[in-house]
Amino acid sequence: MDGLEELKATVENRLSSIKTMEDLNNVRAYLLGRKGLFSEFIERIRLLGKEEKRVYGQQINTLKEATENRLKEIKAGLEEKRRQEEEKASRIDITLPGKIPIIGKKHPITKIFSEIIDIFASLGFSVAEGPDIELDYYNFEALNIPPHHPARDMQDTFYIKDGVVLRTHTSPVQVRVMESQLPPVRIISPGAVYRCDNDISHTPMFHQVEGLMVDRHIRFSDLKGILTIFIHEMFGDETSLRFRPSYFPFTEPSAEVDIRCVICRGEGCRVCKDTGWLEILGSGMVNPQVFRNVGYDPEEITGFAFGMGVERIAMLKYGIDDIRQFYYNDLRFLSQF
Ligand code: 2NM
Repeated sequence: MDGLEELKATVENRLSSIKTMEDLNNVRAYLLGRKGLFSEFIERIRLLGKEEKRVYGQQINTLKEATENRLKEIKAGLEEKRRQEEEKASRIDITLPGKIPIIGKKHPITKIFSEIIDIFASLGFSVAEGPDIELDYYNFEALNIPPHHPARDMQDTFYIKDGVVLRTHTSPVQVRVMESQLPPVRIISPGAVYRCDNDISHTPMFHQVEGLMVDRHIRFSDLKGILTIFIHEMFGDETSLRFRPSYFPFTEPSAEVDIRCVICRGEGCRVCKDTGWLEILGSGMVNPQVFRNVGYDPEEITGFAFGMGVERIAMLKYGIDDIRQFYYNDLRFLSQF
């Protein structure tokens, strides 16, 4: 029978060409399929004589079995190769550097708030809070701000409705505390306040910390002592300060507190408008009328109060010249503090 050697060569050639599972299936179909090469040869054997049939039949069957075994081996090899590639692709390289997480930062105003609160906490003050939407009575009337006082002007106050405003300072918190408890009172009231103003030095919402200390025998020297300690803690022990007479409807006498300019150290500059001094807070002895309004006897009780703008303190501490920077929410600005 012709062609057996040729068949052997073809099988060898096809088997060695297999690179993928797809090749393998194609070669298997080509050689061993129902209409494949082996079927074709076996068909032809039927036409041979008995003896030849036996000899060739045996040889073809041996070759066919060997081919099947080779295909099994090749298949196992391809499967192992694929398994190794998959394992390699899914392996984790524990020597790669980790990803550094982006960690949030406190807003500069929050940081200054905490610093101020910590200083007063160390002096025995506790924190009091109240509503942002406030009655006209607590925001103005009880604080001895009469109906036609300039501070009530429509330009300054956000009116919610008749008799209801957005608080323009946190003093109403202190009125509420005095109304609800007897002296001694030693509180600070940090929080947001609102004024109808918007330019390089004003935002319609900003923050204040006000303080109040009330008892028998509280004197102006107590005010000076507490505020001096505060300023030395906040701006450094070497910071000079001065008390300058002023006027507020809710305190009498009143004083504004200046510190030596932190920018020019008193030489005179743009920030201190060539005065060498920076206004830091307002203060005074609580007006007897305010005590009467909350039911305290001004013959028995005295006290001092003060208030400061948190943004202003942050601007001076960090050298920021535009208050609006605090509220653009630009992370390039906020992440510097
Ligand atoms: C300031 C300046 C001076 C103040 C007064 C009171 C209260 F409620 F006791 F009358 N609270 N805060 C006060 C006094 C606030 O801010 C510039």
